[in-house]
Amino acid sequence: MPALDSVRLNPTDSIVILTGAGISQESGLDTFRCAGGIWSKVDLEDVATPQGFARDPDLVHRFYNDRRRGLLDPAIQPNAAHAALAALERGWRGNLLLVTQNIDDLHERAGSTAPLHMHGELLKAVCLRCGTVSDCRDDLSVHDLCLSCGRKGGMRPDVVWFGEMPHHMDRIQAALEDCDLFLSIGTSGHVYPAAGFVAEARAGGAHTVELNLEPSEGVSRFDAAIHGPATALVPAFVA
Ligand code: BJW
Repeated sequence: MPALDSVRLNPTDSIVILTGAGISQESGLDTFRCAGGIWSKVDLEDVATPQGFARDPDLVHRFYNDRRRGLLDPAIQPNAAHAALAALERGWRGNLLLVTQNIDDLHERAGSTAPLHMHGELLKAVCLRCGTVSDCRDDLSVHDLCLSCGRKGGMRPDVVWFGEMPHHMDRIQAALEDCDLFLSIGTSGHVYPAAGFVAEARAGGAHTVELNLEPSEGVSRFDAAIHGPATALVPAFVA
């Protein structure tokens, strides 16, 4: 299998890594668009849009409360793919930016120091009234008071829904323009702007590689693609 050392990188080159739900699948978390995935069980318009939240906040809170409890289940742990990326970061002399679409905290638990959560974090809440972001490990409800402004009814999970602006876009776009390698792991390539990162990285001259269970929607845009489970591919690729 082609590996990182087959990509002609200098030791101080810059790497951008994008991860999606596929990297956490073998840790026991559902993906969105695989058979039996999250979007086959709930309508994304109901639970992952600001309009859905305005219509039925209780439903949206139940959806994210269930997923938060799932993430905090002791059985859910980072896997060999998360660990391999953390080890790569520790050993890499150049810039390495890890961008994840995932709202879980498995990269952090594996030892990655500062992943950018472009779609937010399940273990954080944000107050719609004052914008304060706070840690959140318990269920949220429409009755919660914001600990900062004291107002009620504005607490929501700090995640990015369809129609909302993903986080950290300026930093991500600057890193994409400058990177030498763009590595996409475990994402179907259906959701923008993340699905467009490969084209931006290529336009800046980066070598681009997809590691995914199956060819993604955007596979033809990559210089190379390797298909299989993340826990096998990622440690082998970055070793
Ligand atoms: C494995 C595996 C294993 C399985 N090993 N692999 C341009 C064109 C068209 C539309 C748009 C566009 N620009 C914007 C839009 C609108 C919209 C959009 O993209 N719509 C499309 C669906 C058409 N985008 C937005 O609204 C975004 N905001 C936005 O664009 O703002 C304006 C803007 C413009 C320009 C620049 C900047 C901003 C916001 C998107 C928010 C997405 N939110 C969600 C839910 C929130 C968090 C949560 O509840 O968890 O984020 S949707 C959901 O999809 C979640 C994910 O992060 C995201 C991506 O999913 P992902 O990670 O790819 O998972 P899957 O399930 O799709 O794929 C998993 C893959 O893994 C599969 O391929 C498997 O094969 C593989 N796999 N097991 C390796 N073991």
